[in-house]
Amino acid sequence: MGQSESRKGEHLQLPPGQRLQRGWPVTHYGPVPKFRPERWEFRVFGATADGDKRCWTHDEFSALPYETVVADLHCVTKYSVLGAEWGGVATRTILDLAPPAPDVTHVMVWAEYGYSSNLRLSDFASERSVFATHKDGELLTAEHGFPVRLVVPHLYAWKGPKWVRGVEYMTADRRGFWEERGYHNVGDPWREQRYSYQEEPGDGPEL
Ligand SMILES: Nc1nc2c(c(=O)[nH]1)N[C@H]1C(S)=C(S)[C@@H](COP(=O)(O)O)O[C@H]1N2
Ligand SMILES: [Mo]
Repeated sequence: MGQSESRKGEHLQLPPGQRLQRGWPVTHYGPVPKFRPERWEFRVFGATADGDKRCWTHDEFSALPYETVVADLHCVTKYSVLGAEWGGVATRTILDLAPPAPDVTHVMVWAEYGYSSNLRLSDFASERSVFATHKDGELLTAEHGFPVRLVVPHLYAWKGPKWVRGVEYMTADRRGFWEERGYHNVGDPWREQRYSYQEEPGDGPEL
């Protein structure tokens, strides 16, 4: 078990500069979107292997294989929620069902209202990354991202959009919503990669 993982109820190490948060605060920019099942779709587009887009309705997405991951949530504003059990569709499943072209290096994960976050393909493809529909066995609430949020346990939580609507496969890196607004392009909490001014050559596109 790596240092960024914790079992339920166990208090393990916090990343540098983080403090333990009890309960589960709600943190996001903008309003909570209304879920409209008949209009909702989960879309994979951009540089797919066959050049085609792939779409899932809510019923189809809900029927994909369900997996769970126990992981912590580290907000860059310095609180961490430890030991949540996230359930949903592994990013690996999406990559298998909608394979990226061989030259894909990054993805942009898109959410309602244009929120986005860019990830290296390797971070997105982590065995522990999951498009969560549930937390601790219960469906996500609207303010926590229902119907789908991305959880990438080894990165700061802004890298995991709530209210996800799609994934864009990219052959070059591009900054997402917070990455354009002063946050670090990679966002590893164990290296305290909070702000873009800390970026080193190779961490991200020119600002
Ligand atoms: N769509 C969207 N997703 C988002 C955000 C946001 O502003 N919009 N904020 C992120 C940040 S900064 C954090 S800390 C987590 C908070 O998740 P929570 O409200 O479920 O605790 O959501 C992330 N996902
Ligand atoms: Mo955050």
